[in-house]
Amino acid sequence: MADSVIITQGKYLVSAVKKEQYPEIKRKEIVFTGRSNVGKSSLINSLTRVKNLARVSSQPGKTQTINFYELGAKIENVPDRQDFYLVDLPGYGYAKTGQERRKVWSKFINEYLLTSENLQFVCQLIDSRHAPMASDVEMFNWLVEHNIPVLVIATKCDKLGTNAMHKNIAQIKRTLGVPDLDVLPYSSLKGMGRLELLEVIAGVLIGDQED
Ligand SMILES: Nc1nc2c(ncn2[C@@H]2O[C@H](COP(=O)(O)OP(=O)(O)OP(=O)(O)O)[C@@H](O)[C@H]2O)c(=O)[nH]1
Ligand SMILES: [Mg+2]
Repeated sequence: MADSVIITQGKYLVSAVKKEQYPEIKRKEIVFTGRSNVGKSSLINSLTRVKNLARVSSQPGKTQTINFYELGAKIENVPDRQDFYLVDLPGYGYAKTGQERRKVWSKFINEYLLTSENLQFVCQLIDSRHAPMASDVEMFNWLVEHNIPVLVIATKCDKLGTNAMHKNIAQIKRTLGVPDLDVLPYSSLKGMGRLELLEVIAGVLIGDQED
């Protein structure tokens, strides 16, 4: 069976550290947040299937700006191509970042998350191998408090067997305080979760055309 969503293009558009640098052309935005090294940039590469589109590094703290990627999607039974942005954020909770930098971080990221009119939902990535850290819980609660829709994605699932994966995902839900939360298992390496995430994205892209 053919995929119901096909990414037709993926390219880097612009990086921002302040409002004036956000893209001029407004499109719907899907945003990625999570601790440094959790796999945000890798997930963007896996979704687009464009190798090295977002810079990946084994050293945490690689992404330091708000990076906008322009994507096109062909969605089954929808005549026009849908253009939208994926937005890669710098990771939080990186020890070496230092207090001063962390303050700057939270100021410009929070400003973006609170003022973007085109933000559809935030994908919060959590490493499937570990229980969420205090910074993950803090970020999740902050998003919920500010009424920003959030989809939790458990990353690097290829590193776990099925049983351990289910056990750890249950732990993620408990630690976040929402036992019946939908958590999407993902592996950028194996492409696991990719179609499911594309379908969620397609839903918000065509949402207002269907009523
Ligand atoms: N096995 C495995 N490794 C992964 C996966 N996703 C990312 N990684 C590895 O995890 C490391 C960090 O990946 P990045 O995508 O750079 O992480 P990031 O969240 O963008 O990190 P920052 O930009 O520092 O915030 C790299 O060494 C990746 O190869 C995955 O699905 N499976
Ligand atoms: Mg990154």
